[in-house]
Amino acid sequence: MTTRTGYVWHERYAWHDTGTALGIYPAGGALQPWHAFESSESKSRIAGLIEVSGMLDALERIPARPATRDDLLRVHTPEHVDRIRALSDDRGGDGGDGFTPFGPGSYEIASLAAGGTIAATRAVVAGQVDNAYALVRPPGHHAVADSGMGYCLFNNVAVAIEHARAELGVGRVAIVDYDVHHGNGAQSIFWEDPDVLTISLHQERLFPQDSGETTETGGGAGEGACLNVPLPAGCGNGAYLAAIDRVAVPALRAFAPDLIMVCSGFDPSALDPLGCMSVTAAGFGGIAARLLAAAGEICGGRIVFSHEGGYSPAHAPFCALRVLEALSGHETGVGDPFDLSFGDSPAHELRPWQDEAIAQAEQVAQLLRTA
Ligand code: 9RB
Ligand code: ZN
Repeated sequence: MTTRTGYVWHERYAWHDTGTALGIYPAGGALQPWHAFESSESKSRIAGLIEVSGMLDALERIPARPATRDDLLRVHTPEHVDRIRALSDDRGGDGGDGFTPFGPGSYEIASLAAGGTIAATRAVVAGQVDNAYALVRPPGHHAVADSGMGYCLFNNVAVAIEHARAELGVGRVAIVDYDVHHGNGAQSIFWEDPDVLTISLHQERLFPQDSGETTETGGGAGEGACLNVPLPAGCGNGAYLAAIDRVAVPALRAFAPDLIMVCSGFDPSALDPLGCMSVTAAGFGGIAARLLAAAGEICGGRIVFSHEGGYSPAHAPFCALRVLEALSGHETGVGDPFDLSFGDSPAHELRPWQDEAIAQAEQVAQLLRTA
């Protein structure tokens, strides 16, 4: 039996305008105008390679529909939703933290990003497809209930989870976030919720700088349903796969969710300008294969990937292609051209200080299970 993998992409995602900037900072003075790191470039090139490699022919295209205001309001405050809408209807503005610029029309595009993740989730839960990848933009994993943050306007994955719980009869959900930045948004939104486990693997103290420690384990009724795996800079495939095998998968098994959502960011790439990790396409493919196997074992294979960061237009397409190969079982034969430089790097060996960081998260995960 062949695997049916759903795929969401809409050209409008590329029209989300983060404007002129020097990566993160407004241009001006000595800062020559360029573009925000979170531009359409990486994601459009991912969509391009998916088509050119022939992968698209092996996927089931799922149409994106905008999330409704009610969908957004299950997660976000009306003040936040209405503020983004009003700015978007005018000339654009900022998501709320001063580092999340957007242009006119981004309310509709961000609604389509959350809605694309909902559509992928609906297709998986209905059994229309076996698993799915929503290549959406803007990203979502930093957005909290009352504000956008770090290039994110609405928390796409949180909105899809609340939709699934309210309308699709889904009970328990786990999130695995392998973006190089901390998944602070879902951690905050589901902090007191015992039915949503949030797991984030990230470069320690990168962004946000004051969250993502192993000591953050949830609060109130949600105590124990939050797990952080802060990793030291410099981790390659070995450390990432060890963190998945030793921390994320055992935590998923113990939690036994009905559905797994993945915040899929390619900024742990060896070529990313915003992270200092060294993961290659083979590493991302290995992560996806392990999460897929875990879903098969735990929740009937129900797993939905929603795209987050990843800012190497050169490398991200090959990383994403390998994830889709793992999900669909269809091999394009394209490979990772950057393997020539990074494939055999000693950075892929698990180093003692990386092992120590993983062991610490492993210990926290064990404590949470026995509590
Ligand atoms: C600066 C701040 C940022 C904002 C977003 C990212 C990446 C997000 C991503 C990185 C750095 C703050 C420059 C706050 O890819 N998530 O997945 N910088 N934000 N203060 N300052 C001075
Ligand atoms: Zn990121």
